Amino acid sequence: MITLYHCDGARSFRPLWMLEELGASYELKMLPFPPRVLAKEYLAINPLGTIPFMIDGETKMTESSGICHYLGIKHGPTPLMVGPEEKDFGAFLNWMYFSDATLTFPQTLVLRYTQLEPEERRSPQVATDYAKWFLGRLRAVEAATGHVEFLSGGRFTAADIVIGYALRLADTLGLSKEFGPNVAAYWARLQQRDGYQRALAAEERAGQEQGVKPRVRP
Ligand SMILES: N[C@@H](CCC(=O)N[C@@H](CS)C(=O)NCC(=O)O)C(=O)O
Repeated sequence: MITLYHCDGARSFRPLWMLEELGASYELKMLPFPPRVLAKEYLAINPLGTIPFMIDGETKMTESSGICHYLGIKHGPTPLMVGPEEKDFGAFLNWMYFSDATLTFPQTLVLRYTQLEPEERRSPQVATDYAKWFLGRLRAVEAATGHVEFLSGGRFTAADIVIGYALRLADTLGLSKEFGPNVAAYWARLQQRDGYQRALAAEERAGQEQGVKPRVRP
């Protein structure tokens, strides 16, 4: 049985969505955000204090997009992965890494300096600069989704899950009004997927059952 530690709306949504698309069985453990402060006992499980944290037998992982990659291979074969024999293999891997390192990194600075820091440490300048940074990097997704429905392999894959989460986070940060037309249409398509809706429902249900309130969204 796979165990996934998750906070409402956080990056651990990537593996949660992946698990739903795979139809794998898993246990979802909800934590208040940030667990480092509000669930100190979690540090004994994951000394980083970050989420996601996934346990699968002896395997323990902390990187949201890396966990999706692992799940696709370990619990595949699945059309959610693009293999080395396919022409989009490199493009697929590029999106997998791009999702967190390039897209979500600037988003976390927006989140931190608009919501997470105490009032006196918030910084509109940092937030504006890194919102621009994020939107600049998002041009790659705008260009890629002009003529195709999904990012790689001619079908919905794990690359769409990991990039799709960055779009969800952008939405909660109030940045989706700046999406170009292709990204806006792509994001609308992703949200219609049953797997996405099931992941949202699983997140809400687990929060209610475990008494962990959803985060206030702006
Ligand atoms: N690169 C990691 C980052 C993990 C991470 O920093 N997660 C954030 C939430 S989205 C977190 O746990 N923050 C709480 C903290 O830093 O204490 C990933 O892709 O999963």
